Amino acid sequence: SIKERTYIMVKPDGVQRGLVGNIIGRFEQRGFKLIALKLVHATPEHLEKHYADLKGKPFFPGLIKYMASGPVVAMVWEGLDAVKTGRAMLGATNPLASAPGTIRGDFALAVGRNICHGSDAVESAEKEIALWFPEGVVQYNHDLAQWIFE
Ligand code: DAT
Ligand code: MG
Repeated sequence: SIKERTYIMVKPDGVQRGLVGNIIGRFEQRGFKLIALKLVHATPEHLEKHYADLKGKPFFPGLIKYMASGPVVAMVWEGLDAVKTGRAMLGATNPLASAPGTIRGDFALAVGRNICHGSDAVESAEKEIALWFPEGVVQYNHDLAQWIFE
């Protein structure tokens, strides 16, 4: 659906390394519509909800500590097949397996510092959007011509 939404988040290492603009630019250039955006320093409790499916994994405590170590950029992008396309733009979970040209394949080496999050399914996207944006997203028309011609 062209109205599909995905939750994309620049992780604390991506913010610290100055990659926010590059990552936003990729989604803009691809043709997706930005419908929510904020910089947030999340609590461990909030991050445990976000990563609830991974509770019990050996890397879980380290993951929560890393994700709470600084602010993240939380975003919702809308467009055709946004979830699957967003995952393709991110690359594989382990950056060593991510193709060059993907976000992780261009900027990361370590699975525990992989720069960016993207929802893995439409249902998880909806859950994540509700968790990070309880206030809701922004509604507006996305049409270029009226911003170029008066
Ligand atoms: P993804 O972020 O690609 O959806 P995931 O949901 O399986 O991957 O895991 C969430 C994050 O947890 C992932 O981006 C990095 C971290 N992680 C996953 N597997 C890991 C591992 N084996 N060692 C360390 N961190 C790991
Ligand atoms: Mg995941």
